Amino acid sequence: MESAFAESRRFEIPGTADVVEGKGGLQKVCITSPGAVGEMYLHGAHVTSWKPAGAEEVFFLSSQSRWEHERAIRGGIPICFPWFGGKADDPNAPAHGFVRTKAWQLESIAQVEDGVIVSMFTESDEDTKRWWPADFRVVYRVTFASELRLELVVTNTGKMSLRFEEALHAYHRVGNVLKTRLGGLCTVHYIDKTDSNRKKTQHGEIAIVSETDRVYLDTSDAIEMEDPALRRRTHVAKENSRTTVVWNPWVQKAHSLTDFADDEWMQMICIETSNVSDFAVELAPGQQHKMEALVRVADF
Ligand code: TA6
Repeated sequence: MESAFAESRRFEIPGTADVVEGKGGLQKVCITSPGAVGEMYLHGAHVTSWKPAGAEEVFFLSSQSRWEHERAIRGGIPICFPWFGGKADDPNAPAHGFVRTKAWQLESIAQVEDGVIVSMFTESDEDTKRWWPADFRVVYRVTFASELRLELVVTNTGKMSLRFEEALHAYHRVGNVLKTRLGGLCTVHYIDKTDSNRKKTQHGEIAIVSETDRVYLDTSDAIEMEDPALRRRTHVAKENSRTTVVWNPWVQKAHSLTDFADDEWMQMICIETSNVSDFAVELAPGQQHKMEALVRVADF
């Protein structure tokens, strides 16, 4: 533990990016910059907070989240890789892959204009090969500034080609999900995971009126979210991402989750920049793929 901390502290920029002990004794990087404040855990390379200057917290974090090595943090931005949801050929494999419960390592921390870039990485090892034979390196760069930039870079470091799914499973904090509307997916086809994976088409804006678990397919468009309760507009743009997942557990699923409070479904909605399902990524040996999301918020 001590050496891992010492190792991470080498990257600190005192007062701007401090490596400290967070919840459950897990290491986190605390960001304080002119453009934003934020937090990112090495456990899962998990962003748990981003507040652009002058704005309120953008991400939802459950009051019931677990802070343990084996468990994913409930809220913020978990990273799903190298599969999304259940693993098709192995029901015992962890949901959403294994990197969200892995101890990542710091690669660099740099100060830029009004913010800070934190870069973490993880690689294939004996543990990952229990579930997935591939050789890979994943680098995740997060720019905490007046905008939040997320860059997930996957490199195939092996000799065989690999195929993977990925998602930045962002939990956006909202004032009242019943009044929140999502635009940018009109006419897009989606898989409805609450209705036997039936394929449907989005008509107009998305309103949350029941459990919602949808994979929007073949879309590179930005999402515009309007939250009248917080008087906030959130814009999520993306690159090299062909799917967008939208999720709200609603009442029953919320109740079934042990690390989520019963009424918290009202305060969050997940907008997930991703490449899943038929849009999984194929990478030849030595090749690299970068998926990017850019989040902006504005009051209205
Ligand atoms: O992204 C939506 C989803 O795949 C839902 O099906 C739901 O299970 C959610 O992720 C949360 O998954 P988790 O494994 O974190 O409980």
